[in-house]
Formats: sequence, structure tokens, C-alpha cells
Amino acid sequence: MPITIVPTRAFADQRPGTAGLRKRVATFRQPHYLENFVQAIVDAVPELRGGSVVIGGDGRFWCTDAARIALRVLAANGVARASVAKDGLLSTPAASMEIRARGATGGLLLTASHNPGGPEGDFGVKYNVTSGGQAAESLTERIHARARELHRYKTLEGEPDVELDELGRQALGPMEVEVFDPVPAYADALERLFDFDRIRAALRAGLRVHFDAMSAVTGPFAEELLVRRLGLPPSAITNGRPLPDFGGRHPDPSPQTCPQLVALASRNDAPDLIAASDGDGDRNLIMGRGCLVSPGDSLALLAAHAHRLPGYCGGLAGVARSMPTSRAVDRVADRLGIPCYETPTGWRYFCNLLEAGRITLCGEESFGTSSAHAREKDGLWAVLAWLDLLAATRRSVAELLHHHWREHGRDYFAREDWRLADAALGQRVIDDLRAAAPTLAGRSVGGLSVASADSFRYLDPVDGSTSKDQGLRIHYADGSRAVLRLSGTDTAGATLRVYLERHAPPGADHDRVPLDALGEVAVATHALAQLRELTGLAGPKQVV
Ligand code: G16
Repeated sequence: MPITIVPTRAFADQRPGTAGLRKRVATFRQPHYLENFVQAIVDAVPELRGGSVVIGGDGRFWCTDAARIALRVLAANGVARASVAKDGLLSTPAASMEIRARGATGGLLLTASHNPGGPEGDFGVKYNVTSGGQAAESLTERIHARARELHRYKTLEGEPDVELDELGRQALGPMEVEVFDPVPAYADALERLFDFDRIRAALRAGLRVHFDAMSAVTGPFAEELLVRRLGLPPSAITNGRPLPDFGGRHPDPSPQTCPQLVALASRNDAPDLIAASDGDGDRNLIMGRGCLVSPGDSLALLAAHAHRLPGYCGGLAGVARSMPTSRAVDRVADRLGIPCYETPTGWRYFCNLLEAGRITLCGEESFGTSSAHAREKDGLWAVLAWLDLLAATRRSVAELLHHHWREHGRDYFAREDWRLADAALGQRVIDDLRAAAPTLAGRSVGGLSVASADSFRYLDPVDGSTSKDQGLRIHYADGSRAVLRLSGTDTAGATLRVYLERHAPPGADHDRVPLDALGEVAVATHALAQLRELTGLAGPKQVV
């Protein structure tokens, strides 16, 4: 058998971040770089030998090349079976569901998510475990440790490449490869969660939808669900064809990167629901006529109305949000009498809770929302959940938001991104802030005084593992809050994220511009954390 053992050098930079290993395409294309990382995964997960994997990605530049390279390393290492998505196109939530449904040992997701694509852009590899969920911190540490010490990897040479555009079974040396179409199974699973008859009736009655697939992976999935199964006109989807460079756009569904959607939402004749998802289909942007639904509000509203959605009418076991995410869902959980968990940033921290049946819905401020149907966040799931909610209540997005705020109050929320060119400076800034945190309690700036400040430490209630230093929290005496942490998805420099939050109780003014409502919290936080002094910057690069 043409298995070759290739000498490599250890790559010390192969440390997975918040969601897998993300680097510039040029870094990944260095000789042996991807092979080294895949070998490290196989060595860290010995069950892969003789086991099976699901492979696919977001269709970005170099995705199919990477799939072929990875397949050769897996085949040479004795992986028995690989299920590869046709043309390598597999959204992250669909990958999670396929891994679970097939009982695969794990999955390789070739994606840098919402990061830019193309030859000058980013690439990424994520390993998901047999539950479909993201690798836990302990496993990513093992993979990193192995990647740093490898001196050789195995690959298969002299065999023709797998034909990724041919559905059906093929062989790659000793490994059986199945090229499959992931769209029908994903669409079937989502159809079981929502009332498609009710949505179709609402669409016939005039409900209008606009979905931007951002030239990324969700195009074919959205076409099946929204056009073929729900009957929307094809024109309801824009940028539905996946492109390797995402059409030159940044495939990040946020108001900053989607100004054309914000402009559409502000028109008097705007569709009732305007939505988008990101490069790999796990993030979502939800807007209504004249309004944007902040991710924290989206999670809270979906939890409050879950009983109206067929997949969730039996009630929610619990909910979870990442620590920096607004506490809007906490208020709903309190009202429903269900547990609400606060986890570190990163979907992987929800996975144990989902697996243990402790939560049904979860979400993050970074435009991610999902449920126990998958072990990843799911952009199209969020779009369908909102669509079904509009159909069930016959209310507009704005009416639903205002009704919610009247009941629970409004959690004004914003995230500032302070861009630092030097990654080491980013770490120094966060270390200085951590050291200063204990001295902040009792200090006042403007109208706000600090009740407490600490570094968030998470104790996983399922497996008892702990994760420390997951973000600095400043709690103000009036209940407002600021959180500071370094982004884990940068591929160059560092981004200091500053999250600001303030609750306006029922009866208060809920129609303020969020940045105005948060003005005092921003001023106090900048001063207390000495952000301008420590970063040398005049202010954040962008506010989300
Ligand atoms: C990834 C993770 C998310 C996390 C986000 C945070 O998102 O999957 O769970 O919330 O990163 O990003 P940062 O560390 O930059 O604040 P994605 O969509 O890029 O995979």
C-alpha cells in the first residue's frame, strides 16, 4: 500500500482558538502544515483508527484541496470510512447533525466561519467529536501538544484523488469514502421542529422574507428549505451561490458588514423578516421592518415563545448563554422557572449541557443561537424559528420586541472592538486589567460606582472541569455590567472586546438608541480599565 511517512517540523502555532485552528490561507498552505495538524488530531483521538469521519466545509478558497489532503492523511492512518459532503460543501450545523446521525467517530470542519475568504483571507480546521459537538478544551490542548512535537506524518500517495462532485461510494486506498448530499437530511430535521404548514399559510397571506446567504455555504440549504419546501420565490434569497471568496464580502452577518440589509430594513416597504447567515452557516442576523433583533434579545424571545414551536412545545429543560451575552434570557428563564447557565465564550461550553439534557436553547452575543437539535449554532434554524414565530403570533418583529420589553424590560447591549496590531500587547492589556480588577470595587466614575470586579471562572456542572480567566467582569451598583476579553478568532494582531450592558426595567424608556443608553457605562468602563492609556488607541475600531 502506498503509505508514505513524511518528515515534518513541529508547528508551535497550531493552537486551536475559540473555534478550531484559524490562520491565514498562506499559513495553511505551507508545506506539511495541514497534514501536521490532521496527524495531530488522529494521534490525539486514537479511536479514529478504524473509525469514521464526516468531512466538509464552508466552500471557501482552498476547501476542496484541504479536504483531499486531509483524506489522504486519514486514509494512511487507518481511518476506515469517510463521509464527505458533495463539493466539500457542508454547513457547520449540518456537519454536527451528520456526525451524530451517522454515529461517526468525529468530523473535520474546514471553515474559518465569518472570517474573510479568498487567497488573501483566512482558513480554518475544526475537529468535532462523536456527539457532533466541538472538541472540549482538554482535547484541543492534547491536539496542540501533539502538533508541537510531531516530526513525521503519514499520507497516502500514488492513488487518484476522491471525486468530490460524484455522489456515491469510492475508495481511497484502504479507506471507504462516501460522497453525500447533506441538504435533504438537514432540511428534514428542521422541518420536524417547525410548523411548515403554518409558515406556508402565513406566506400565502402576504408575509414577506428576504434571506442573504452571503455567497457562503447556506445557499443550497436555504433554497431547499425556503424555496422548495416553503414556497418562497427564488428572489427571496440573495447571494445564494457559494463562492470561494464569498463574492469579496466579509461573510459576517452583522449590521456593520451588511449595510444593504440595514438599508432594506429601514424602508417603509421592507419585508417582514430580513435575515442572513455567515460563511459556515452557524451565525444569524435577524431584522424586521425598522428594527434589528440583538442576539441576546433573540435568544430571550425564542425562549419566551418556544411553547408555540412544535419542536419545543413540551417545554424547555433549561437555557444557557455565554457570559458576555446580555442577561435578557435570564429574566425569561426566571419567569419560566427553568435553569439558566452562564458559560465562557465558545459554543463548546454548551455541548456538555446539551448532551446531559440540561438545556434546550442556547446562544451568544456573537450572532449565534441554536437548540438541542444540533451541537453547533445554527443560522437557518434561527431564521426558521423567527419565521414560525411570526406565523404563529401574526405579530411583526417590532411588535414582538416591544411586547417583550414591556414584560421583561430591555437589556441594552453593545460590543466594542478595540483592534491592536500587536497580539502580545493584547495579552499584556488583559493581564494588567486582571491585576487591577480587585482594586476597582467601590470606585465611582460619572454616575456609576463599581459593586465588584473579577475574572470569570467556569465550573462545568456536568463534568466538573474548570476554565479560568474567561473574561473580566465589572458589575456596577445600578446593575449595569461591562465585560472585557480578548477575541479567540483573530488570525493576526488582537481584538479586545468590551461588552456593555444596562437593563431598562418594564415601564422605562425602551426606545433609546443603545449607544446612548449605554453612554455612562462606556465612559466609566473606559476610565476604570484605562483602555486608552493601556492600548494607545483613541477608541474602539467598531461598535457592534
Ligand atoms: C466562534 C465560536 C463562538 C464564539 C465566537 C467568539 O464563532 O464558535 O462560539 O462566540 O467565536 O468569537 P471571539 O472569540 O472572536 O469573540 P464562529 O462563528 O467564528 O465560529
